[in-house]
Amino acid sequence: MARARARTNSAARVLAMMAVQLWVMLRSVEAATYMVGDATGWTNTANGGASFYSSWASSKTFKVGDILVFNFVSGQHDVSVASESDFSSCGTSNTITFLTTPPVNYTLTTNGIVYFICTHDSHCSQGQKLSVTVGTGSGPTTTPPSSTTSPPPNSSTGSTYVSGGVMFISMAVCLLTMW
Ligand SMILES: [Cu+2]
Repeated sequence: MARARARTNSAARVLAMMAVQLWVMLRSVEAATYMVGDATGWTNTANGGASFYSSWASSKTFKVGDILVFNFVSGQHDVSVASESDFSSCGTSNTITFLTTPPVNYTLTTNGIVYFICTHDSHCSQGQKLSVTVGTGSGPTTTPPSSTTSPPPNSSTGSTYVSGGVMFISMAVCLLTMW
C-alpha cells in the first residue's frame, strides 16, 4: 500500500519534471525575454549613450512574441513607444504607447522596427532611445523588391510546438501505463 503510493508519487514527480522541462524547451523556441541594456537597464546615463542601446540590440535577433523588459526606477524614466520621426527627433507628437510602471514588459507583436524613447527631460537626446528590428526586418521600408521573399519562419515554430505536444502526450501515456 505504502509502496504503491510511493511509486505513484515518484512517477508523478517524473511526469511533473518532464512537463516543466518541456515547457521550458517550448518557451525557448517560442519566445525570448530580453532585459533591455542588461545590467545597465533603461537609463539616460548608459556608457556610450544611444550607441549603447543600438549595440545592445544589434547583438540580438528579435522575433514576434519576444518580450523586452525595461528596468528603471519608477518616476525617473518612462517607455514611450514612438514613431520613427519621434525617435529621430526625440519628440512626443506621435506616441504610440506610453508606459510608466517599471518593470515595463513589452511584447513584440509584429515584424518591423519598433522605436522606444524615454520622454523624461532630455533623456532621449542624451541617448535613452532604442530601436529594435523584429523578424527578418527588411530594413526601414527601403527594399520593396524583397517584399515577397520572406515568408516568416514562424511555421517551424508551430510544427515544433505540435511535435512537442505529441511527444509530451505519448510520454504521459507511457508513464500512466507503467502505474
Ligand atoms: Cu529617462
